[in-house]
Amino acid sequence: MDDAIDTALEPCAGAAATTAPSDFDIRDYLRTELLPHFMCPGCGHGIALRALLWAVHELGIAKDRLAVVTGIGCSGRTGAYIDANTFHTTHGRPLAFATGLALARPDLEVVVITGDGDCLAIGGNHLIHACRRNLDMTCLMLNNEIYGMTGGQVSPTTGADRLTTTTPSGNTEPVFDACALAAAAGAGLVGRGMTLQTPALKNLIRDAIAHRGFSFVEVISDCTEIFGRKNDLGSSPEMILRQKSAMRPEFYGNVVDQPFRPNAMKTGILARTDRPEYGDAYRAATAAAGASR
Ligand SMILES: Cc1ncc(C[n+]2csc(CCOP(=O)(O)OP(=O)(O)O)c2C)c(N)n1
Ligand code: SF4
Repeated sequence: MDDAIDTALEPCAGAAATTAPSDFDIRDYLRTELLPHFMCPGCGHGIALRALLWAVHELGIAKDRLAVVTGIGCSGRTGAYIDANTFHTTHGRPLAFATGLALARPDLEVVVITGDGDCLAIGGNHLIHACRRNLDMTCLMLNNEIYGMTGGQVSPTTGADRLTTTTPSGNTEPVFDACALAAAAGAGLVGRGMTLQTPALKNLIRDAIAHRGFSFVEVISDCTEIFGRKNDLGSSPEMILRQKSAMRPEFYGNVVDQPFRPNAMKTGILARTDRPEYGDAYRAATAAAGASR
């Protein structure tokens, strides 16, 4: 098992150039007075949080220029620990809140952290329109295949036959491919990363934040406590290693030739477009309206 973990943690293609040790210390970016945190041992959301803050560090974004907007759920709760401007909004609405914030304060780096239930179920409509507008912000969707915080109900990303509290005989609904949806709706940059390979995930998030336009990053995370336990997926490391068999860790790919199949999911940047960023058009229109008064 230890050998398997060592092998899995080798950086994947695209990560090698920037995985050298840096002076990143996550404690510099956390509200350490709130520790210990609420997350269960082994929860993938903590690794996703680390990757985000590492990317912020490498980009040199000052904490008072970072605005993190979260929805409700264990994913949304991660924002509370970030020592920056943080906003815990209502379930499914972080993208709507972040849209107003990014329009009003283009000087901020706006990052949304949302869960698969928050983003694709109750908030699905907001996701589609955020992609369509292509406003400059970054959305991280932490996909743990379940509603973690509320006790493990089925989500739009729960795999076939998986056991959840609301699918005690196995899930029968088809699964949403969030990256294909975001690309089709016009997101400027679409990518997928795994918590298994944190340096590669950090690089992807760094590219997403640096991209001017709406960036959507699906982070393959793990609810070790509820999903893992219900589906008999073993210990936390075993659950996280499972990501390796479900993913093809190539870097640049094309979402169009990627039908959603759990055993053939690509990681890295899956789509990128040069569509106009919406904030510029919005500010030009409001300036013109002001001038004509
Ligand atoms: C309008 C509304 N409906 C339902 C809830 C209850 N609720 C809180 S968190 C949550 C699920 C979150 O699941 P997900 O977004 O997948 O995040 P996770 O906890 O798995 O990270 C739900 C249904 C709520 N807070 N508000
Ligand atoms: S319930 Fe699941 S998603 Fe929530 S903190 Fe625990 S392991 Fe993480």
